[in-house]
Order: sequence, then structure tokens, then C-alpha cells
Amino acid sequence: MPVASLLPFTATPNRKSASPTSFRLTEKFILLLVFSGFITLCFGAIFFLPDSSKLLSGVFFRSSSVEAETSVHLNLGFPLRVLTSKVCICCSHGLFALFTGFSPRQGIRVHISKALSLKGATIVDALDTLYIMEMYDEFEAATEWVESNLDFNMNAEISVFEVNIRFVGGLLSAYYLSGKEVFRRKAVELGEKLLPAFKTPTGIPWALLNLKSGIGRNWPWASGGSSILAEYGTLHLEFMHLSELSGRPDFAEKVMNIRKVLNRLDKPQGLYPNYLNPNSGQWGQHHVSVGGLGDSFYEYLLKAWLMSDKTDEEGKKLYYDALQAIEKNLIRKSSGGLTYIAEWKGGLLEHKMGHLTCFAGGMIALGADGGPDDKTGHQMELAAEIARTCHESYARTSMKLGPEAFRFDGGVEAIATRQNEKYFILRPEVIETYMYMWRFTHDPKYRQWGWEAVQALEKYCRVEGGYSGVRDVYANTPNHDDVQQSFYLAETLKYLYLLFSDDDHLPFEHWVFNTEAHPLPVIKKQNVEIRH
Ligand code: DMJ
Repeated sequence: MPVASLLPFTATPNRKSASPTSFRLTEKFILLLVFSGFITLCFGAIFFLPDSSKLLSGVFFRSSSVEAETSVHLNLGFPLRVLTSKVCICCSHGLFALFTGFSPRQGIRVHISKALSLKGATIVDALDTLYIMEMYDEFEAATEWVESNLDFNMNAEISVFEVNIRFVGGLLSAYYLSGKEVFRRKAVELGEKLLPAFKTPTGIPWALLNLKSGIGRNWPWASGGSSILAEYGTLHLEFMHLSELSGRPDFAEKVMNIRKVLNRLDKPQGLYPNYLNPNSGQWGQHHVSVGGLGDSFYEYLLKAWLMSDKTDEEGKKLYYDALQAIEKNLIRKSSGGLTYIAEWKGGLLEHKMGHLTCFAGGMIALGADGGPDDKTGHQMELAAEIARTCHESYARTSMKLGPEAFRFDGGVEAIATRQNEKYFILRPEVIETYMYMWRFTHDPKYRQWGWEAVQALEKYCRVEGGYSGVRDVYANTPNHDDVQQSFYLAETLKYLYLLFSDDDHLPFEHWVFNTEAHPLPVIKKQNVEIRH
């Protein structure tokens, strides 16, 4: 089961209870007035706000624009950028009120999943998006909520990975963007709560942790009691920052030790199996994936190097070696000319690519100019091919939204054939790749593809209370799942916004995005102290 398909932290749009039909007539009228005022404001914003109004200034942002507008930008890019950002802002504005309970009438509908039961995921995951989109009033309200309500002292079992990428990552970004001490304090406090997860014979952390008792365990479905590569391998960026901000070396030591354990192991064909037993330090089943269960491990090797101001040479080598093994063993081209990344099961290929795997286009583009043997051109081509394949997986559906997984066998290409792989849960990976490809190539097709996604999201996913996933992207009318994942606000909307922003808005030389799209600053050389 892919990690991110576990539907962890979500907010439920709850179209029924959000309906104003239960209100009295006067309340209906007031609501209508407020709503129409809001719509007018949004349209006003579309037409009158200066394009430059979105640009933040300050230490983490270059002050002047680096990109000359081409005629394509002028014809398409400018209106698209403004429209996209304003459409997203207007909608997320309403959503935010709904899901955080700031709207007095509508109440909190934060969905609490059984194993991942920390309250406030949508709020914390959305903090930096609000800040980046300059929604400062909502950001202030969310800050207040964090100050008075975000509490980690509970008897609850949480996913170490999900809490790290969404809560620790979200709090760290909010701190670095706003400078508000409360976020630093809460991030470090939460980081400390996660430390007992590392109490295993190898130091490879448990997947699940009871925050009160400090007792950990692994997912019962994971091969032979194993920890998951994409989970224990996606702590590095946040933990390095926790050490930076707290002055405590143990956060960094915990994640550097994970590398040590991995370095000692033989890798089949140079590949990293998804399962590793934290007691024995041995691999479980030899399943390899750049999608669910594996994905962000590879992403964090590259980003560890970039975030260390390119001083973490070990991270760099591990990433490029892994990529080489992936290219050799997993990357294939279909007879129709589409490049895809297959899954590997004990040496046999399953010709299926997950929506999650589509993030790899962006990752490969991001790492393209640092690799050995001057492979920049080759890696950029590979990234562009993956972006094209993922776009095809959208284009070949009725709704122009991508399925959870698509196949290249049985006579199909980039199409989901199994009913349980046809859903779309507002995932960001394809848009994430468009954003990176746009930044590195300025090929207008990436903005065009992003715009197609905006239109499809508006047409098929927008519901009264927010946005909802759909159960079958090949159907003509949407069957909503009535769930809005917290990553929709954290990632999907943020990457769309950045796709239509200037390059100096969170420039890559200063910022690295964690796997939940929370920007973390590069730790400048003079501050870096990699602990071996
Ligand atoms: C996000 O929670 C993160 O991007 C994670 O790494 C896997 N994917 C989901 C969104 O699809």
C-alpha cells in the first residue's frame, strides 16, 4: 500500500452540513450579501491587483526580477498567473475559514484518521501557503490557533513520517518565513516528541509512535515488521533544521545514523528495497519503487545536498548513484514513445507508474546540473519525458485529471486499467513537476498544462465546501469522495501559484522544498556542520 495513499490528514468538505439551507431567511440574506461581496473582491483583485503585489521581499528573496517576459508570458502567462493565483486564493480563503472553524457558523471539519491523530493538520500544512499568497489576516488567525490549540501532549499514535513532513515541516517553514518564535518553539517541541521512535536496535525509526508512552511499532502490513524507505528516509531535511534551531546535535545524529545503516547494506542492482527491518538491519521484501513507499527517500538525498549549500558530498553521491540504478533497472520507454518509471518486484518489472512517481520529473530536473559526467542535458531530457508521460496520464482521461496509477501493458499506455487505480485525490506531484520544468526551461507548455489542471480542478473537484477528490477520472460526471487532503493546500495550490509566479519568488538557490512543499532555507556553508 503506498504510504501517501493511506489518506492520512484530511479535511472533509462535507457539502451537506456546509449548506446554508438550514439557516433562517435573514441569515440567508446576510450570507448572500457577504458572499457576493467576496466574489466582487475576488474579481476586483483579478483585474486591479498589480502583478508585483505577490512578490515578497527580504533576506530569502532576490529583490529584482531576473526574467524578461516573453510574448508568450504576456499573452498567456500574465493573465494565467494572476487568474490562477486569485482563483486559488479566493477558494482557499473560503476553505480555510471552513476547515479551521474560523467561520463561526461552519465549525471545524478536520478529519482525524485513526493512526494519525494530531489535530490541526490542515491549518499547519496551510500556514506557509497563506503567507506566500500574502493572506496575512488568515495567517495571523492560524498563528493564534497554533499558539492556543496545537498540543502534542496527547495519548495518540501518530505516523512519524506524516507528522514530520506536515507538522514539523509546516512549522519550520512558517518560522523561517514569518520569524515568529512560536513556530520555532513548537517545531522543536514536536521534534523532541518524535525522538523515542529512534529507540530501535539499529536506530532505524518505527513508523508509528505513541506520543505519550513513547512506544513505537511498525505498520502491521509491512513486510516482516519492516520500516518503510520513504518514511525513515524522509526525516533528514527537517531534522537538520531542528538541530540548527535548537542547538541540539541529536536530531542531526539520528538522521545521519540512518545513512550509516544504509551504507553498510548490499543493494540489489544498486537499488534500495522499500522494506528494512529495524531490529535486524536487514532488507525485507525486495520491492523497489520511485512512487509509494520509496519516493521521497531519493528526493531527500538530493535535497540534503542542496540544503547543505552543496557541502553534503555523501548525500550527493548517494543520490546520483541511486538515480543511475533507477535509470538502468526501472526506467523504460513504451512502444508509443512514452518514458515511464516502472516498479521492481524481486527483479521482475511491473509496468505501472503511480501518480506519486510523477514527482520524479521535478526531482531529476532539480538535480540535472550537479551530476557526474556532465549529464545535465540527458537528465533534463529525461525529466521532460517524464513530465510529458504524466501529462498524458491526465490528457487520456475524461476529466483531464490523473489517475492514482497508470499502466503500460495489456495494450494500454498511461491509462489506469483497474477500477481501484482510477481515483484522483488532489495530489500535487504532476503540478510539482510542471513547476520545476517551467523554472528550468521556461517552455510555455508547462504553464499551459498547469492551467489545464486548474480548469479541471475547478470543473470536477470544486464543491460547495471546498475541493474534493473524485473516484473515477474516466467517468463523465464526478463522484466525489468528499475529502480534501491537507496536501491540497500545502502542495497543489502552492505549486500552482509558483508555476505562475516569477522565478525570484522563493528562488531555488535559497530555498529547498520539503516533500510536503514546505520551503526550508539552504543552510549556508559557514553554518554547516555535517555530523558523521
Ligand atoms: C504528500 O504528502 C507528500 O508529497 C508525500 O511525500 C507523498 N505524497 C503526498 C501527496 O500526494
